[in-house]
Formats: sequence, C-alpha cells, structure tokens
Amino acid sequence: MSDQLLEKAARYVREAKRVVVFTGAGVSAESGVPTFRGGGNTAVWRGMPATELSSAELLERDAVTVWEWFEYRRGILAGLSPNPAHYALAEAEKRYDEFLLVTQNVDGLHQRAGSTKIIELHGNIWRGRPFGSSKTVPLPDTPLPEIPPKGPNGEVLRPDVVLFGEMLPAGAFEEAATVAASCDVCLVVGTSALVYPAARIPEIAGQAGAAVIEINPEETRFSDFADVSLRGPAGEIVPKLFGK
Ligand code: BJW
Repeated sequence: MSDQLLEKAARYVREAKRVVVFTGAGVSAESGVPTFRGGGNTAVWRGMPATELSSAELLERDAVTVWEWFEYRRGILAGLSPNPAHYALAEAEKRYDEFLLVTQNVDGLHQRAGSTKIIELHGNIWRGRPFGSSKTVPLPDTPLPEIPPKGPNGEVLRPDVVLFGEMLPAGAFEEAATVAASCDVCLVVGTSALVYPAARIPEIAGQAGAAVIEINPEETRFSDFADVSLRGPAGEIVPKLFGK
C-alpha cells in the first residue's frame, strides 16, 4: 500500500462529518477469528462448510448440530481479544457527531473494544432467542449447561444469529441504509461484500455520493467501486488511517 493512497484516504476521513464503517469477518481475523471465505483460515467444521452449518435449513432439521457448531465457535471466541482495528474504530466514534458502525460480525469484539454506536446486521453469537420470537436472552457463558439451551421460562432457544435464508432483524438494515445514504465517508473493512442484503450498505453510501474506502488484503468484488482501496490487514491500516 502506497503512502499516497493512505494519505488520500486519511484526508477523506479527516474532513468527514458523517462516517459509516461497514465491517466483516476480516476485521476480526487478526484476533484469531476464522473468516468465512478466502483470507486464509476459512471455517469448515466436521467436514461441512460454514454456509451449510449456518443455514436455516440445517437449524430446522438438526438444531443440536447447529448449536454444537456455535458452541465450538463460542469456545474459541471466549479466549480471543479485540485487535488494534477494533480499538481504533471504538475511538473513532468519539470524533464524529454522526458515526455508525454497521457490522456483519456476530463475535461481539467491537463492543468489547468499546464501540457503542453499532448495528449488528447478523445478530450476536452471545445471545439466543426462542424460536419465532425476537426477545433475546444473553448467553455469555461457554460451555452451555445444555444443548439446546433454554430461556428463563424453560423455552428452547435458537442462536440470535441471522442464518442463510433468514431475514435480518426488523429495522436493522433499514436504519443502517438510511444513515449510509447520507454519510460523507464509508469505510468497508474486512469483508468480501458477497452477502446480501448487508452488502447493499456500502453500495448505498457510494451511490449517494460518499467516498468509499476499502481496507482488505485481497481484491474483492467491491474494489472497483471503491474510491480508495487500501491493501493490507485491518489491524495495521485502520489505526494508521485514524492516526493521520
Ligand atoms: C481481512 C483480513 C485482515 C482477511 N484485515 N481484511 C441476492 C443474490 C443472491 C443471493 C441472495 C441475494 N440476496 C440474498 C441472497 C441470499 C443470501 C446471500 O447473500 N447469499 C450470497 C452468498 C450470494 N442472503 C441471505 O440469505 C440473507 N437473508 C436474506 O436475504 O433474507 C431474505 C430472504 C429470506 C428467505 C429467502 C430468501 C431471501 C441472510 C444472510 C445472513 C448471513 N449470515 C452469515 C452467517 C452468520 C452465522 C454465523 O456466524 O455462522 O453471516 S453468512 C456469513 O457471511 C456471515 C458473515 O456476516 C457474512 C459476510 O461475510 P464476510 O464478513 O464478508 O466474511 P468473508 O469471509 O466472506 O470475507 C472476509 C474478508 O476479510 C475477505 O475479503 C478477506 O480478504 C478479508 N480479510 N483477513 C482485513 N487481516
């Protein structure tokens, strides 16, 4: 990544009043969280790809296997910590009157780093909810006492995570899209931007005239659309971008 590109991106960030940051699994890669596609340590468990394990179809057929997959991941996540990209984004929200972090991640690392202005488009692995309900139940401890876990009234819980083929939480996408449509700068950090409707967020920002800055060690389908593409790991580039 050239200093010129970093300086161009840093100028956008310095001059912005309204900032949206859109993150994906890559922002947590340097914390040790496997990504879903590409970027190295892609998730496969018991010979099944994450796309099959994290599907509404498997949850309907075999909720125990889905919970065991989530419990395996919760066990890994419990020993991991936020990295410099998470912390830099948590600091950045204090700088702007209008700032929104829109994450596709379910790992909770942004909140652990201190982010508060955040929308979780795909839910959170540390919560459950009864089937057919949006009333969430915190599940902070791993291992779980039983699988599937139960809520306070004995109701069976499912993960509070948006699986393939499921709708996003009511209002979450709409709120993120409204803010994206009026931001000056949209950072797209560590995502392949392949999963919809989430990937619409940076598209909406760019189409509405925001400067779009991509941070990713690899080229993505989004790279041509971005005003600046910074090639490299988020944990190195994000702190530099806000530190300039
Ligand atoms: C680094 C790095 C470093 C590495 N620093 N970077 C239109 C067309 C076709 C299909 C669809 C469509 N619209 C909707 C669909 C269907 C589907 C979809 O989008 N499929 C696509 C794959 C084509 N979407 C859905 O099903 C969504 N629901 C929906 O549309 O509802 C309406 C509906 C209902 C009923 C029927 C039909 C429609 C819901 C999607 C929910 C996705 N959920 C998941 C799983 C969560 C559960 C779990 O955690 O197990 O969310 S999928 C998975 O992908 C996860 C992620 O949030 C999401 C995005 O992935 P992300 O974050 O981009 O990760 P990767 O791995 O793809 O990329 C990592 C990147 O990091 C790479 O680029 C690396 O280079 C980079 N990287 N190291 C920075 N150090």
